[in-house]
Amino acid sequence: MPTIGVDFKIRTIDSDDKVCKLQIWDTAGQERFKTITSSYYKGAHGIIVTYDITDRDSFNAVHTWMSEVEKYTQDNITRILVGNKTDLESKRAVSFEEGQEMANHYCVRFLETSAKECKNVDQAFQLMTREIKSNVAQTPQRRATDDPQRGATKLTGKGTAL
Ligand SMILES: Nc1nc2c(ncn2[C@@H]2O[C@H](COP(=O)(O)OP(=O)(O)OP(=O)(O)O)[C@@H](O)[C@H]2O)c(=O)[nH]1
Ligand SMILES: [Mg+2]
Repeated sequence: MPTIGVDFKIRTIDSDDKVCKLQIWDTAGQERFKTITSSYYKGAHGIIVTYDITDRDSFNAVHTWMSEVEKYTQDNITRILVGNKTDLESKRAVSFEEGQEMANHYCVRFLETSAKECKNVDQAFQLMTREIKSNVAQTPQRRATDDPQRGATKLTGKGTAL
């Protein structure tokens, strides 16, 4: 079901023996929600940009999403790139290598997931958490406690059910 505006979830995960509480804002990919969703990027500590590996248009749209993120967030916000729907291997339209190249282009970490089969989904959030922690450690002025009202992690892009 398409996301209407923004969904919100809280999840606690263990990361390097520390308990981390994630506030996850799942933003809608549809153009008509853009004004609402972009306002949620500000204040985020991390953003997961997701495309659908069976849909090349969604992969091409990664450039647009990365520009959106750059437009609305601070310079060194943590981002990761995720290619979703690996359970549909026979319909794959974007290779793992292309995904990795795209991630390299934006200097972000990359992984592929299947939300349907729960593959690598935990790993995606673990990776995001580790990246945020190391980024926050390097940038003390952007502590996780700076903005308790706003999310630690957000999702955007098409084809995700993370
Ligand atoms: N096979 C398969 N289908 C998936 C997977 N993840 C999501 N889907 C399906 O893909 C369609 C789109 O998923 P959504 O979660 O609505 O995608 P979205 O990017 O959040 O879409 P918006 O909320 O409109 O931005 C739905 O029919 C989901 O059931 C997956 O890993 N594998
Ligand atoms: Mg959605």
